[in-house]
Amino acid sequence: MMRAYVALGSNLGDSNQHLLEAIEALAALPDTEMVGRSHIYRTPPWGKLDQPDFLNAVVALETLLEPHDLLDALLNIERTAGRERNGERWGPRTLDLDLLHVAGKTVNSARLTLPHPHLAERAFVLLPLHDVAPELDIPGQGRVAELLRAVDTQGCTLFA
Ligand code: A4P
Ligand code: MG
Repeated sequence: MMRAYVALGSNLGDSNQHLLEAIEALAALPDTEMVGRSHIYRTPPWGKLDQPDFLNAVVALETLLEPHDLLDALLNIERTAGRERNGERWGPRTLDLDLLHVAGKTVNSARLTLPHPHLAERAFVLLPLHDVAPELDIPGQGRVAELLRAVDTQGCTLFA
C-alpha cells in the first residue's frame, strides 16, 4: 500500500457538490482506501485573478494503484464532473484533481511530476493538506506545517 495525497479544486457550477462527488469517487477507487479528509476552504483565485473564488480540499488515500494509474483515475473523475479543457492555463474549472505526493515516489514523466512542483507556493493546497498531514515532509520542499507558515493565507476561509 502507498500513501497518496490528492488536491481537489472547483470554481464553476455547484463547487461544493463537485467536491463531495469527487471525494465519493476517490473513496470508491479499486484497491484504495480513503484515510483522511480535510475541511473544505473557500480561497481567492491564484495565478489568474479574474475568476470566481475556488473551493479546495485534500484527501489522503492508501492505495495499491501505481502513480500513473492513479493519475488516469483522477482524469476520469474530472471528466465525469464535466471538466472541459479549453487550454487556458489556471482558468476556471468544475473540478481539478492534482496528485500532490505519493510517499516514497519521485516521478518526472511527460504526464506526471511528483511531488507536485507548485505545492509550496499555494496556500489553497497547503491549508487543507495541513489538516490531514501537518508533519508530512515533502522531499525537496519541506514539512507541510513550515511550508504553510511561509505562505499568505489571507482571504482563505473555512467553508465546511
Ligand atoms: N500533471 C503533471 N503532474 C501532475 C500531478 N502531480 N497531478 C499533468 C496532476 N496532473 C499532473 O493538468 C494538465 C496536466 O498536468 C495533466 O493532464 C497531467 O498529465 P490540467 O489540470 O489540465 O492543467 P491546468 O489545471 O490548466 O494547469 P495547471 O498548471 O495544472 O493548473 P493548476 O496548477 O492545477 O492550477 N486558485 C485557487 N484558489 N484554487 C485552485 O484550486 N487552481 C488553479 C489551477 C489555478 N488557481 C487556483 C486553483
Ligand atoms: Mg490539474
